[in-house]
Amino acid sequence: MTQGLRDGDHDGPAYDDVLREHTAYAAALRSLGLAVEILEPLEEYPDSIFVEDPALVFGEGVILLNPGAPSRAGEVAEIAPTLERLFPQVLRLAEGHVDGGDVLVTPGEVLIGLSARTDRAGAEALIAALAELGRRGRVVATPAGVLHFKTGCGLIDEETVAVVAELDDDALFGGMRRVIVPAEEAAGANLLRVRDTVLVGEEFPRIRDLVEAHGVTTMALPVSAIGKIDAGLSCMSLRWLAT
Ligand code: CIR
Repeated sequence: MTQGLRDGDHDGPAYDDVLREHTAYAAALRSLGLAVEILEPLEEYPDSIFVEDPALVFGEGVILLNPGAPSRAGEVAEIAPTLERLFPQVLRLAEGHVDGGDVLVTPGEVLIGLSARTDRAGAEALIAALAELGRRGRVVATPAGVLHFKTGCGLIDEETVAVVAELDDDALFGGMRRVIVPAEEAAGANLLRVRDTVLVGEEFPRIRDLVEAHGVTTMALPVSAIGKIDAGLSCMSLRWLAT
């Protein structure tokens, strides 16, 4: 973890701080009724705690992705056996690169943000794989200056998405309602809806107030250590509804 990729030349997080955040995260998911399986650490892949990036999962099947950072490419082969054990249907990206952090699943479609990690070939290959699972994908743009599409947005209920100002665009979200995250808390836009609760970084009180004002319960979690390596709450898990 301490060697995780980051934009800028600042220090990585302390291992114990990340461990505390990861433990609190797993406890929060369990407290909301989820069954949680924690994978073994992979010492040669410092970013592998961010299991959201090498795979996309749905109750009906998995699509193994291909992270765009060369140091993360090997994570797919590491996580594949676990997903093959859990799911009868495991598809693979035919070409290109996609990080799961660039993929937002909304009730009606799957948005795929082009970014420094996700290229057009990968996005098109993902759309083809999604079609095999009966889902529709659409290519969108990740705003400049953020790592992933979901660095800047997250669902707060079935009809509403929290977005940074750069993503405040009706067409982009297919007419979904939008709650705009204040600029000074843009780093907290990667929130995570789990059932009817939205997990928000504890250093983002204005986002919590906005989500609560929308009538949605929030839970605050520590994220400052993972934030040092450009991660937020969606990145540390793969989540699905058992079918
Ligand atoms: C990386 O640069 O790949 C990691 N340090 C952070 C990945 C965060 N993952 C995500 O947003 N899904």
